[in-house]
Formats: sequence, structure tokens, C-alpha cells
Amino acid sequence: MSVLDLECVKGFIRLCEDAFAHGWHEANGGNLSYRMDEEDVDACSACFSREGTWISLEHPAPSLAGAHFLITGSGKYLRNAVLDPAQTFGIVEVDNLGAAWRVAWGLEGAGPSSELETHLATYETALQVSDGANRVVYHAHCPNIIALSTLLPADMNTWTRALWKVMTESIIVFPQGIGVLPWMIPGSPELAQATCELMRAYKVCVWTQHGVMVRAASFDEAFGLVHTVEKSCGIYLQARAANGGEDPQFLVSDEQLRLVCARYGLTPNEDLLC
Ligand code: 2HA
Ligand code: ZN
Repeated sequence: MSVLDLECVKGFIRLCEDAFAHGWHEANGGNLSYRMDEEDVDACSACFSREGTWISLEHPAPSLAGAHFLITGSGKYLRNAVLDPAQTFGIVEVDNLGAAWRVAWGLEGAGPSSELETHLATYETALQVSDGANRVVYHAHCPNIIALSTLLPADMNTWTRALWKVMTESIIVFPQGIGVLPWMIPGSPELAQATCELMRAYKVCVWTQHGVMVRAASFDEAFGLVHTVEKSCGIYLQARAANGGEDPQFLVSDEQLRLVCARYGLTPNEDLLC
């Protein structure tokens, strides 16, 4: 089977297209990866190159030994995933010790995203917190999230409560709340490390004045998380602007948030409720 016939590859391309159409991926902004299951790897391994050079990981990832990842390429534009798949993304194979990686397919002309190590560390974190179902790690430059990060302090309590309270169903999508990091250098080991720490507790991590990173079980969940956070940020910004820059008055109360969670069998992060 050709790589392009795999359902996961179709889902990967669809997310790139949808997210570009939403305005989240100017130039080479953002990156996406997917941890393939064994069935998918077996189905297309005949197309894999075995000649790529192994490159050592700065931070070895033993729990990902032997895993294969779809990942966007360094400097590549996500909008081109559909037009030129093998140039825009590819498959990276991790060796049997989790100490090095090589290109198995695609990524023609450029290696994987500069955030490869952040993505791998996030999958490792997910496995450590028994969230092995996580198959997608996704980073996007969403305008409303970035705009709001110029108004709110980099504090998860303030962010989560603002977003939960402007749209009733936000809490259903991210009941554990969202992590927020202060400004950090893109692609730096510090940002990777801080993101992984937050990803232990949260599926969503806002990077102040930069964008957002999520981990999820599927492309739908990853897109849905980013879409919901971005939409809630947009509503909050619009409402605040319409109210002369003041916080809006008529919001979902803490009591109502608890009622929503009870109705849908969700356990919200109680630290964030009053
Ligand atoms: O892939 O968005 O933060 C380019 C980026 C890095
Ligand atoms: Zn970025």
C-alpha cells in the first residue's frame, strides 16, 4: 500500500488543509505529528527507505523505541501538504533504543520540524501519564489566542476561567483547563521542557505571543481542541471590545459550569472553580 493511501495520512493532510483555511498557518508557522500504529507501518513499510542516516536525539526517548511518526518538515508550509506531500511531510523512524531517528519516507529536501524533539518528548510525557492513546501532537499560530495573550497575564487560572465562562461548552472540551507559558524562544530546549511539564496535566498549552500546542488521541480531537480554544478566545475578545475594553458582565457562573459537568459526567479541574 502506498503511504498516501493510509487513512492516517489522509487525516494528517485534512488537518493541514482545514487549519490553513482557518488562518492558523502563515508561511511555515506551526507543525504536526502523528504516532503511527503497527498496522499502518506494516501496510506501507515496503515503501520505506532503509538508507537514511541515523541522527542522535538530544533527549533520548526510550518509550518510543521502534515507533514511526508522520511529521511536517522543517521550514515547510502546511498549506502545501495536499499539493506536495512528500516534500511537506514524511515518516520518521525511531531506533530500537529510542536514541536516534532517521527518515523512512518523504521529507524530501528538508528534515523534520525543528520541534521534532518537543513532539517526541510530549508523546513520552503522554505515555508516562498513562495517556498512551495520544497519537497527535499539533502546534498552531491562532490569531485570537495570540491576541488574547497580549491582554491576559500568562496564568492558567485567568485563561481557563475566561474561556470556560464565555462559551457554555468550552468546559466540555477542556475540563482539565489549559496550561499557559510565558514568552519563550521558539524551538528552544527550555520551551520544549516547560511544554512537556505542562502537558503532564493538560492537553492544551498556550505559548504566549506565539500560539498553542495540543496533544490528542486523534486528528479530530486535536483540531477540535485548538478550534474550541481559538473560538472561545475570539468570543472573549469581541465581547470585551464591545464592552469598551472591560470584562463582560453576563458570563456562565461557576454553579452553571458544575451543572454542565454533572450532566455530561465530566470531572472538571476543581482548582479552577470557585
Ligand atoms: O514550525 O511554528 O514554533 C515553525 C514553528 C515553530
Ligand atoms: Zn510556532
